[in-house]
Amino acid sequence: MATIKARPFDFNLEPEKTALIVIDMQRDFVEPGGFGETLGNDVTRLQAIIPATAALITGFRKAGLTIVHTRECHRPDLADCPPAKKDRGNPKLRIGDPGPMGRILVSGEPGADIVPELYPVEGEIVIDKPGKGAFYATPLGDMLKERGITQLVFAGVTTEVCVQTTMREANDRGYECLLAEDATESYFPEFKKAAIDMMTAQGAIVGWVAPVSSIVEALS
Ligand code: C5J
Repeated sequence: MATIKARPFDFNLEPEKTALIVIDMQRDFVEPGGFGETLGNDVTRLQAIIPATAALITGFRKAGLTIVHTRECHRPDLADCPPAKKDRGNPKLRIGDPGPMGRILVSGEPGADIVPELYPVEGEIVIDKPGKGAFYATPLGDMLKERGITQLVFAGVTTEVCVQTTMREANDRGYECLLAEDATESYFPEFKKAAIDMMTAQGAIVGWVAPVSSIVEALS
């Protein structure tokens, strides 16, 4: 057991029962020309967390622990993309439309894949998820149970959408959740802060937050 200085109070990490979940570090969200940018977002904010996220992944790899990467994407026939999601808002490009990196958020297309700097290596789990939460309509819950995982460290994008949704799903399933503060980001800095404040309030009602350096130190 290792104690991590976290907010709102120390997190007692049990590395052998811990997995890292890296949420949606996909080219469509992070790189210029992808879906995120077509929605009018500044993707440089998200690109800035790549080095810290890489350091976190390296720490988990060195410790030999479970690493899960998620990708928000849909089947090519979009059977798993409800019209309520596809037709929402007024973006220049919709899910399934051809874009600069292939069809937007469609599995197998270059834009839906993970950025090269954080690319999974053999043995790491990759979960394709049609929703914001990584437990919805995926085998993630069963895979974590099989491995005896009880604690989850989170990184990825965006803090207030897919990261927060998955942390809330995990919290309701009984996992202790720790968010790596400098390895998560939002297109909107105020939303990142608000999401972290909400999740750590009321005695870590959803989970804890700590910097990558403290998490990696606890793994070594
Ligand atoms: C969004 C995500 N923001 N990965 N997806 O649509 O947070």
